[in-house]
Amino acid sequence: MRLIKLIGTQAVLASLANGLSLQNNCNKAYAKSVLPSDDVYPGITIDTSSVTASAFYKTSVSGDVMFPDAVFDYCNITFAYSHNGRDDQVLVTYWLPAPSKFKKRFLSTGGGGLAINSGQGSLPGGIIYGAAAGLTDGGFGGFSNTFDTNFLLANDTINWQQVYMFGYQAIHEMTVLGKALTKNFFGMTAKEKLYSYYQGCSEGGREGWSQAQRYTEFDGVIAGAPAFRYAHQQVNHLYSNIVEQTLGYYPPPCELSTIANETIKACDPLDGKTDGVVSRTDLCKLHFDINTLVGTTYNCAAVKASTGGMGPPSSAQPAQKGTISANGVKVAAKILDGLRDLDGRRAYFSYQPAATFDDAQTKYDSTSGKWILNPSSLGGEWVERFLLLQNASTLPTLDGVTYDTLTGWIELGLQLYYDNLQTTNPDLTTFQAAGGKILHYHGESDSSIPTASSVRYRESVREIMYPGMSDDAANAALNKWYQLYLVPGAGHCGPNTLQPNGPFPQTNLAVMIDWVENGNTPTTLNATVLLGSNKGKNGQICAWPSRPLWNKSGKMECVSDEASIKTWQYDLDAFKLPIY
Ligand SMILES: *[C@@H]1O[C@H](CO)[C@@H](O)[C@H](O)[C@H]1NC(C)=O
Ligand SMILES: *[C@@H]1O[C@H](CO)[C@@H](O)[C@H](O)[C@H]1NC(C)=O
Ligand SMILES: *[C@@H]1O[C@H](CO)[C@@H](O)[C@H](O)[C@H]1NC(C)=O
Ligand SMILES: *[C@@H]1O[C@H](CO)[C@@H](O)[C@H](O)[C@H]1NC(C)=O
Ligand SMILES: *[C@@H]1O[C@H](CO)[C@@H](O)[C@H](O)[C@H]1NC(C)=O
Ligand SMILES: *[C@@H]1O[C@H](CO)[C@@H](O)[C@H](O)[C@H]1NC(C)=O
Ligand SMILES: [Ca+2]
Repeated sequence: MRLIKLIGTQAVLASLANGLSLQNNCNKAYAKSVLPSDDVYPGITIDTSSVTASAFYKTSVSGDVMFPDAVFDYCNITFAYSHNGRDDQVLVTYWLPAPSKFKKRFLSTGGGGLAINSGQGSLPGGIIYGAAAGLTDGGFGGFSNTFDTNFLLANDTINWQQVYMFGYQAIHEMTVLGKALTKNFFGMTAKEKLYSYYQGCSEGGREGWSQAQRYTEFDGVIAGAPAFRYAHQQVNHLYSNIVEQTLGYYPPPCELSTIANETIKACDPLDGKTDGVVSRTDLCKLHFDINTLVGTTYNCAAVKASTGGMGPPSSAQPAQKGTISANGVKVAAKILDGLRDLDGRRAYFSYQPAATFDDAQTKYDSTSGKWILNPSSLGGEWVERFLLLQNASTLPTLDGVTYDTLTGWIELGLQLYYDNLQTTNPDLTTFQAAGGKILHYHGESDSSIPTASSVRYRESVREIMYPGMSDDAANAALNKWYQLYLVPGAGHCGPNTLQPNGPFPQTNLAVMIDWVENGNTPTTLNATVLLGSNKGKNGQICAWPSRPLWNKSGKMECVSDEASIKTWQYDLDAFKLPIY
């Protein structure tokens, strides 16, 4: 007991630092002795009896698109805390690298969909770079519980505490506690610098932005395909369904899949390199007419029903054979045009051409032998549970839903969740002043979160942070600390089997560390081909607003192209408030 007390003081800890090892220090007694002290986060009480610690050796990870393969040792420390005055419990997990591998770094991680963590799958992404890494359960009753099952106290009664926890509070708390735990564990002095990073994609990307917009805990934030502008983003999942319903045509999946494949084929060369990758979806918008696809044949073999397993369950599909119809193209074109209300005012925008039509998937009704509406589950749950406040994960019907209904649902989402889930505050003054850096990336063929969503936010930040400056001067100023990269061919938070030759930025944390710790500001983003016959090949990605173009000698150049940039800009005139 005496020893544990002594260890609690910084001076003693520092002198012991060199003697630390997982064998000697990855245990409950030591973990308890290095818990964050009470003043680290006022309003929180750690349950010291909840602490667990166990060491793992020679753990190997491979095949992850967010970090390279590696083998490593780590200490798994978990504990619970509560908010004073609230009878709650929040669980946090931290992985700490072997002391000999520790590089004075901490990494926070986030979730995906309605989950606030990605299981333990994201934590190696920190360990392999000598960082302790953390995740939280958000107070949702266990690491695998999600936000939706915690959202209602009863029908029509929101559990606001959980909304704020999911919105930004839980990741913040996990970060502050994790940084203190890490410093104590490795015997760092109060004055020593612990570099702190965040990495996440999709909901995890939104969570990264939720932190950069409010706090200065991170030296570097890596935010992929953020699910921000939440009120728009979630309703947008239902837009494709309403296009089908409004136009009265439910395309067989094979027809839409062929439209996507043919779009890839037609637009691939526009970037100057015929490699199966549409690196310039903007040129595709400007120069490709989807109507030319009418009459192209499609042919798909029958598919058996699957009950889930690796992916979501899917119903059986008969063989599909035919030619792309005028109606099929009309549906695809209207989806790509994006949501406008019934007066023609724009409420949102869509995925880029060459993305697959995931939200538009129809379902085969074997009784009628027809393809029918198959409402997006993400969109349906958003409306039923989060807007209509009913304890159910699907919307019973889309009957009577119009483009105006969708626009109204976006308005309702803005009213309810502007200050917690929307996550588009473009004023990053505090983060920037503290020296923070941001790498923001988004697959150019993302089929779940429109790529233009990231462009819009980045441009909002530029305008708010650098008003009255010329575009060139503002871009140069912004790119010193916040860079956006559109990843050619990539899908949602990963490479894309339909465009396998596109490189994916797997080493983002290494790039960020080099930027923060060595002052090496990236000019292009390092990436690696992760699929297909070129697997392992390096590629570089151009920083927005420059765009890739391959010249006659087959070299990629990052060019500026006004007409293309304009295709990424939208006037959301369905709303009177500015939409950042
Ligand atoms: C870390 O510890 C927690 C609590 O004991 C446990 O739930 C979790 O599975 C552990 N992680 C690993 C990788 O063993
Ligand atoms: C919501 O429904 C689920 C079952 O579908 C049930 O377990 C849960 O207790 C319900 N929650 C509320 C707040 O009614
Ligand atoms: C689209 O292309 C992919 C990969 O090239 C292929 O697997 C798929 O069958 C194609 N879809 C259709 C409908 O032909
Ligand atoms: C809450 O709403 C769901 C969905 O509308 C319904 O199935 C359930 O019966 C309701 N629960 C109560 C207690 O009324
Ligand atoms: C860049 O990516 C290549 C693989 O494509 C990798 O070998 C290299 O280490 C990466 N650079 C950085 C800074 O991580
Ligand atoms: C192609 O680009 C490379 C790299 O910028 C440059 O060195 C070369 O001169 C260019 N070739 C042509 C034909 O423009
Ligand atoms: Ca190409």
